[in-house]
Amino acid sequence: MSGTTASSPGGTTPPSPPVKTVRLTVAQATINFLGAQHSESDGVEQKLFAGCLGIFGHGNVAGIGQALLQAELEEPELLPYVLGRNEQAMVHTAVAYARMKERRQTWVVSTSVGPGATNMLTGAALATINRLPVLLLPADTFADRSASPLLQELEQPYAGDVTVNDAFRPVSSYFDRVWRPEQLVPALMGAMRVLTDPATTGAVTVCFPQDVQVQEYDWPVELFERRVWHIARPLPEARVLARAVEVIRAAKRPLVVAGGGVHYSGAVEALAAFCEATGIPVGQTQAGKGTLVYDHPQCLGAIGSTGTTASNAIAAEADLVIGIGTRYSDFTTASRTAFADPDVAFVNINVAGIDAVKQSGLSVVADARETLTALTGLLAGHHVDQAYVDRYTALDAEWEATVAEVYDPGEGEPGEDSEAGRAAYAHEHGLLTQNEVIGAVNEHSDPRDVVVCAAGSMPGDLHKLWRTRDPKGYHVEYGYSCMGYEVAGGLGVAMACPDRDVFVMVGDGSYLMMATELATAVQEHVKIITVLVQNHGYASIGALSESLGSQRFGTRYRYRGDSGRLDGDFLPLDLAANAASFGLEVIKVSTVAELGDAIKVAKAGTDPVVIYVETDPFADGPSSESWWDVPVSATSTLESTQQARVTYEEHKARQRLFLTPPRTS
Ligand SMILES: Cc1ncc(C[n+]2csc(CCOP(=O)(O)OP(=O)(O)O)c2C)c(N)n1
Ligand SMILES: [Mg+2]
Repeated sequence: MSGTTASSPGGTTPPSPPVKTVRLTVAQATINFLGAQHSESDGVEQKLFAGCLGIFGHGNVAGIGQALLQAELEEPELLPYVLGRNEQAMVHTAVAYARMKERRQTWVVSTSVGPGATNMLTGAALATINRLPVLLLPADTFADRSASPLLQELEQPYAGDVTVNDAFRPVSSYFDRVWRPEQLVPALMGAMRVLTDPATTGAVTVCFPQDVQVQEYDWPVELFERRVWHIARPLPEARVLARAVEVIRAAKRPLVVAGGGVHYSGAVEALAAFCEATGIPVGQTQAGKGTLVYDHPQCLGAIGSTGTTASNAIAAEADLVIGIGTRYSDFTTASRTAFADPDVAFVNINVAGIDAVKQSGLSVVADARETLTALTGLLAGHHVDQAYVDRYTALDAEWEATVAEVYDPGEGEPGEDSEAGRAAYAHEHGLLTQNEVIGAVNEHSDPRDVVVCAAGSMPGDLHKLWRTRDPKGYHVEYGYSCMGYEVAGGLGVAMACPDRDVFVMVGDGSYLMMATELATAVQEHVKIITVLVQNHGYASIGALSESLGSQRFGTRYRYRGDSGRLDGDFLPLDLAANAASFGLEVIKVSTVAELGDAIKVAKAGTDPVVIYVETDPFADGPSSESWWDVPVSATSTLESTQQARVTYEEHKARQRLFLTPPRTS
């Protein structure tokens, strides 16, 4: 096949030049292609893939695995291979890395067939929901079906061509399967297109049947040339911008809701300039935290169910919400109760149409940085009233005083209904409050260090309380809030930013679910500082359960007792010993001073460290004065549930549909 030419039957057209080809397996061609891909944004080019995370099984060891080995021996920089411990965790690592790199660089993840592949499903959903790029290459059962049924093959009676990998379709931004070598080129091109498209990026899944991976083919050499994928910055339409300007000028109490899209667009400075020029304050989503640093005059901090009282009070009064790069998740909108003005309208700046149209907003489908810069220019001279500035500044100062108090509650009497009383009670029992832990980590970390978290009570408390001093200093995965992201994600953050210390805040429940990548951190000499917060169970869900009348049922890590219920002694889990078994230094602390000292030790070293601290599960963070819609049983024999249902219905009545479009003349 090498060197074939084509000519027309009539013989009048001169023959095309011969196509230069190279004979490689499908797997070798894939690895060579991926190593040559680059992204480009604002003229800066970088490799699209930092490397390939993988776990080999019979589905990929001889195909993709052989190709990776060959690449490592012949061209080590092409696509460096990193062995992970759990397929889901590897996707988290890749996704966290991509987030720190503002979606311009990510990892490939290679797995075996069957369980190795489907272990990635949760990670795929997380990537797609968070709009973060990752390339998943699950192996698949034979295309030629010669040896079926294979080990780990799903034999469905209703279809011969369905495999477990079809489960990736609903959770992927792009899905393809390379049944035969010729399909590789369009599959790879489609994958790159979606990975580098800011509006549709997410998990991109390309399945490789075991037999196809090792088949040979003559590939045009151009396939392996350096290829650069431009990351688009769609510009706002002039007419739409003009309408947005009109709506913003008419607003008396406008509020920006800043989401992750502000970071991905590199719009942090443009946002600050817009807010400083107009005086419009900003509430931040989990992904949008850090878009303004915590002490910026227009920064009201977290918004929504886990927001600050300042953001939420301003949100309740706002007549205009300018959503920038936000998905408006239920945590951001307090399940559609945060924005209470009857005439509230929305302007949504988002590169993704699916987000820009939400809440009946004026839809500006465009890049955040370009749009903000244009708006700042068009709004020159416009500023909100001083009375409004005074109001949000005072609310913000009140919240900052709350943070200062819970960071350092001072001396109190155990049992006293105050932060000092709660802290004193915890100390009496050899525990800290989680608020104190957050305060100590914040105060002993450098401004550029990164805090990482995902699930439990910690993300909400961090959202409210963490003083973010650098745009990239806050990394909480809250699109999927996936227990198990913490350590694996922290690894990805540290790999992406070796010049920053990374603090992984992880609860005992999330640690137990997936601490596996501590082994990978040790293997790769990647320093992460894990703060393991032991409170013997699911404090977050326990508190939620109690507030919903379900009495913390089934949320504590206790023995089944004589009553037949989970109310015996605490389980004797020694998570500090467990962490030490990974070959890590573990420092146990029980006072704020010890915690501070441990952080200093960890920061001074170069190896991963785990700091183990026990906390009081009943000492909650300060209230957001907000709500989250979690339905309560309509009928129950339990009085606690009946009472919770009454409260639920009161909140539910405040839920809004937001169907009114912004009024412009
Ligand atoms: C994979 C996964 N399973 C279940 C949940 C639901 N969930 C959210 S928080 C939580 C408990 C987390 O426990 P822990 O890490 O100890 O944190 P704590 O609540 O004690 O702060 C659970 C079960 C989830 N978010 N992710
Ligand atoms: Mg816990």
